[in-house]
Amino acid sequence: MLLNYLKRLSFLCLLLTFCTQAHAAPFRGPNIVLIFIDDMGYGDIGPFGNKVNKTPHLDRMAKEGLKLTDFYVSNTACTPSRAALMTGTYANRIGMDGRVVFPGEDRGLHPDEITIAELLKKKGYTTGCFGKWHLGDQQKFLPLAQGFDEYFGIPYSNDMWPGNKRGNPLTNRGPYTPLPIIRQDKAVAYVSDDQDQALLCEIVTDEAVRFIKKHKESPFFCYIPHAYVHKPRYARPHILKRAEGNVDRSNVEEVDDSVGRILATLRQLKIQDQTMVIFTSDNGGAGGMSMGPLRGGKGGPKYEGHMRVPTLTWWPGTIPAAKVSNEIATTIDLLPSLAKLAGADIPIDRTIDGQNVLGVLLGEPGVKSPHKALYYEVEGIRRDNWKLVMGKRNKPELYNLLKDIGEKNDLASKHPDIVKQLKSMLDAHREQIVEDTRPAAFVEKATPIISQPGKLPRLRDYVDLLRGQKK
Ligand SMILES: [Ca+2]
Repeated sequence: MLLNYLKRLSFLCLLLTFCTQAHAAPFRGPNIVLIFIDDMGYGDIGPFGNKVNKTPHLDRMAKEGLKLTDFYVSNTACTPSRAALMTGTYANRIGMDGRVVFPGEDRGLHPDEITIAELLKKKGYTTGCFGKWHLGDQQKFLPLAQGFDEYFGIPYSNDMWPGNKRGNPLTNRGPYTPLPIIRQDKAVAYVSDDQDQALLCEIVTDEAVRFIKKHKESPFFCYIPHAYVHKPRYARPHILKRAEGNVDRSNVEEVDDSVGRILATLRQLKIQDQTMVIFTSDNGGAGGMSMGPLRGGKGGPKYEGHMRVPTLTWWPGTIPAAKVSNEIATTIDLLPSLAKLAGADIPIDRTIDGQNVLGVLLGEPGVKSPHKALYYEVEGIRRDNWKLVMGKRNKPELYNLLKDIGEKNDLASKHPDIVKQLKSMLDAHREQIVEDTRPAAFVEKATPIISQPGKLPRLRDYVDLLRGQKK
């Protein structure tokens, strides 16, 4: 439990004070690793019932940690989901809802927004982001401008590249510019073809592992928003072979491999009892993924499969092993919860929608979710086990999730009173957001990060170069 961790910590501080005769050591929050998968469905991994995909590392993570069965994203689609996660705020309150940000777009997450990284940095954390950012690709929107000390990855989705023949909607479907690999805020390589795409999960993991090793002595926040399992899907040949040639399965297994390496690194460094790891996804599964028993997936009405995501937390010695929690929590809760964990202040000069669910994330016995109601963007609401969702032709549908997790049996006509109550709560929620919004930011002249590969190496050549340097 957290209390045990704090007790051990205060003992160490006492020992340090005694040994050095110095002042009491400052509070040292635990390390935080946040693994955020792209487009992975509720039923894609072993702990959530998948029998086809081999996910031994996630299976072990669940055995040693906590499974959250009722954990939701606050908004769907890559950009809004990330905006909500980073700020603890509904994406439509901060101008980041609707469609995703495209390469060379003038829009991005407002630099005045306070991200998890900025909050943690104030408490002495070293912060790193490894993977797909997707909150704007202009310099003032990239991770270094939003509280991250280190960044490595792709600035937007892996389908926004010349291989996608549909073209960039921003340039009248003109061809996409080459997909850059960014280190800090500069392009260092580009994703030239399928073989490079197949390295995206591994190389991001390499960088996250390097970051963890480098900063093992100080508290760190390591945010790993993987580009996988977003389409187009690729995998390294040995993983594809192991997955019997099934590219969807191999993509999930690449992710599992990455989780295994991250957790193994923490164990090797013997910092597993000072590190909280959270694993979740940015929205419901896209085509080829599994939602398990849930209805819907990425896109479409806000059924459970669209917004409920497979989530695990792990912190040996603090989070109990093999525990399951059915309490409601959502990605906007991570900012207030992690702020609490690190002893950081939650901003009070603006509306932050998330709530502190730290007790839920840590699997504390008997702890209840603070959420009176959960909103599925502005198109659905859940109160206890009753869920109202706006279905076809904007007609409200009502489900009892306790008895009908697959949302097959619409009870709206049987319970008009509940429909009325929930609908009026949902309408009030929608109106409240309209009354209290903050804008996204825009730049005057937006340009793509690179328009030609120029002298940049292909990703696989860059990887070879890095590995050669290591030897
Ligand atoms: Ca996504």
